[in-house]
Amino acid sequence: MTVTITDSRYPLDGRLPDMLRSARPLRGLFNGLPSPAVVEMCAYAGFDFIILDNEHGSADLGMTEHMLRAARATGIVPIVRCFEHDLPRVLDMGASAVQVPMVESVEQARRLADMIHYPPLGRRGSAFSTRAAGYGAFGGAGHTQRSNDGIAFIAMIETPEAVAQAAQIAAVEGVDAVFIGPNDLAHAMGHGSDWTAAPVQQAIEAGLKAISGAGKCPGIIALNPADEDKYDAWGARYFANVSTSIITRALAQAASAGRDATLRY
Ligand code: 3PY
Ligand code: MG
Repeated sequence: MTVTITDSRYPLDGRLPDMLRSARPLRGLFNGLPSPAVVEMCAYAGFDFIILDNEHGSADLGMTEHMLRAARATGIVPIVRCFEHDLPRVLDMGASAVQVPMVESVEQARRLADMIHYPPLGRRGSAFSTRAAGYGAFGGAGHTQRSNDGIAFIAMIETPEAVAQAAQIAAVEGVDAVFIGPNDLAHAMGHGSDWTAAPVQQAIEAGLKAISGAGKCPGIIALNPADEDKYDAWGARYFANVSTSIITRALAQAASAGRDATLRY
């Protein structure tokens, strides 16, 4: 049985590394809701990617696998934000990328990149019984190669110490994108959740420019078009909104303002 990375029967969507290398801005969202339906809705809405948030969301691993199926069926690229210990399992379930919080050093970035890539590039453990390999149907050397080519690693930097090393972390082989977490960065810099504070914005600007200068894709939260324009001017190309904030805002508007004439049921 032969498949290519673009064959829709192959569970792994391997488009992301090329998307991250392209100049095209990518728009997606963090989603902490444990729901394949929300994944489908985000795909139909037109987002490029969804970050299944297993740092702050409540999905267990079984639900995560169902959400990965929903993403594959609807064509949205699924990234899983997870801690290091979950990384081997979410990759075997078929995640297109992992986005790891709080990467603090070049050494940590190298260790994570090694966990994501099979030998000879890294040290990822191999099994073809997994969903990613079609439960053996698409296993073998082809799967190893397609995984090494098609799975992305997005490192999150969320402290001033990490942002100061943005260029070095971005330059690590196997790092495809570096995402600045503005909320944690603002907290770590003593500004609570106010990431509009001038020193935090200066750190974000320097960090995004350093990542771009290292030839990797810079990412950041952008909650509105003005954010996106500002961060775009500083080099960002991977923009994440937050599904729960969008839904909560829409519900609040509906509750206070009544009906929307354009809404379809
Ligand atoms: C942060 O802003 O700290 C993030 O992790 C983005 O969700
Ligand atoms: Mg964070």
